[in-house]
Amino acid sequence: MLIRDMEYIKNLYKKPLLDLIYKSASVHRKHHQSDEMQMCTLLSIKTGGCSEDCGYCSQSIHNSAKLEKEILLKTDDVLEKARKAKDSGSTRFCMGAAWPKVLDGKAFDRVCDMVKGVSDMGLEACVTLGMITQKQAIRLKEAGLTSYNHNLDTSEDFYDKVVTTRTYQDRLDTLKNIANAEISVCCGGILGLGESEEDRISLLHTLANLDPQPESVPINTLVPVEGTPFENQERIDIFEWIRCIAVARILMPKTMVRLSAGRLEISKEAQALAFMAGANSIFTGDTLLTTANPSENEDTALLETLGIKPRPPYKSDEQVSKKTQTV
Ligand code: SAM
Ligand code: DTB
Ligand code: SF4
Repeated sequence: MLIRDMEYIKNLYKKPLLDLIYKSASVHRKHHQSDEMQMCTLLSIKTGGCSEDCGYCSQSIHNSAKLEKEILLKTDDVLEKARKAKDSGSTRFCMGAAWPKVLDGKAFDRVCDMVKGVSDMGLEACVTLGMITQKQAIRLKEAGLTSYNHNLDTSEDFYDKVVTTRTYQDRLDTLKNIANAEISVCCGGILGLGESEEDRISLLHTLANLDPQPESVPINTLVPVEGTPFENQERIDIFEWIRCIAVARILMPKTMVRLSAGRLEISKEAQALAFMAGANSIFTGDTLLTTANPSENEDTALLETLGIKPRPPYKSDEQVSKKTQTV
C-alpha cells in the first residue's frame, strides 16, 4: 500500500509538527479510546552477563556498567511479582532475560512455566529473550504467551554502529519465527543513539512494513548508562521524539505505541503531547529492567490529571479475549 512507501513517510515526518500531531491524533481517535492507557509491568528475570555487544546495554559483558547480575529467577517469585503488578492495575506483564538467544533446556522450561502462570492470572504475558526459533516460539504460544518483544532498535544502515555481534537480518528472522508461531509481535526501537532523521524514518518504514504489523511498538529513548559506549550521548530533541510517535501512530493505526525506556527524563507536558499524538501504553513501576522509571504514584497522578484511565487486558486480541471471559 502507498501509505508505507518511504517517500510518503518522509513527507509525513517533515510535516509542520502541529499538523502532524493533528493528523496522528485523528487516526488515534478512529482506532482507540483516547482516554485509555495500557499499563504494563516489566521484570528482569535474568540480569546481566549477556554475550551480545549492544552498545547501549547495561547487561552486555562487552560493557562495564555497574550491575548486580542475577541468575534466572524462580517461577514462584516471578508469579508473586506478577500478582502484585495485577493488583496495582497492570494488565500486561513483560519478562526480560539478558540472553542472546533461547536455548532449549531447564531454563527455557522454567520460562514456559512463568508464562503459563502469568497467563492463568488473566494478565497478558510478554517475554523478551533474544533470538528464538519457530519451534521454541510455538512452545511459548502453547504456554499462553500473548506477545514477544524483539526490537530492531534503529535503521538497518545504522545498526552496526550499535551492535556488531548480530545482524539486522537475524532480528528480522526472529520476528518471522514469532509471527509464524501466531504470537503477536512487539517490536520497536531506541531513539537518541546518535542516528540521523533518515535513520529514524527508515526504522519507521521497516516497522510499518512488517507483515503483520507489530501489535505493539515500544519507543525507547536512550538511557545513557555509565560504562557503555553511549554514556555521553546527547539526548534526542523531544520534538523529534514526538514526530516519531505521531508517524508510528499514522502508519500503524491499530498498534499499541508504548513509551518505554527514558520516560524518567521526559517532562509530564511532553508525555501528555505524546499521548495526544497517539502513544497509548506505558511501563509502570520504579524500575524497567535495570534502569529507573517514574514512580507509580507520579504516573497515576499524571493520568488522573489528564483524565486517562487504565485499559482492560486483551482488548485488541480477539483470540485471547475469548480466554479472558473464562478467567
Ligand atoms: N536480550 C533481549 C534482546 O535484546 O532482545 C531482551 C532484553 S533487551 C534489554 C530489550 C530492549 O531494551 C532492547 O532491545 C533495547 O531496545 C532496550 N534497551 C536496553 N537498554 C536500553 C537503554 N539503555 N536505553 C534504552 N533502551 C534500552
Ligand atoms: C522495550 O522495548 N523496552 C523495555 C522492554 N522492551 C523489554 C526494556 C527497556 C530497558 C531499558 C534499560 C534497562 O532498564 O536496562
Ligand atoms: Fe543482551 Fe539484550 Fe542487552 Fe543486547 S540488549 S546486550 S541482547 S540483554
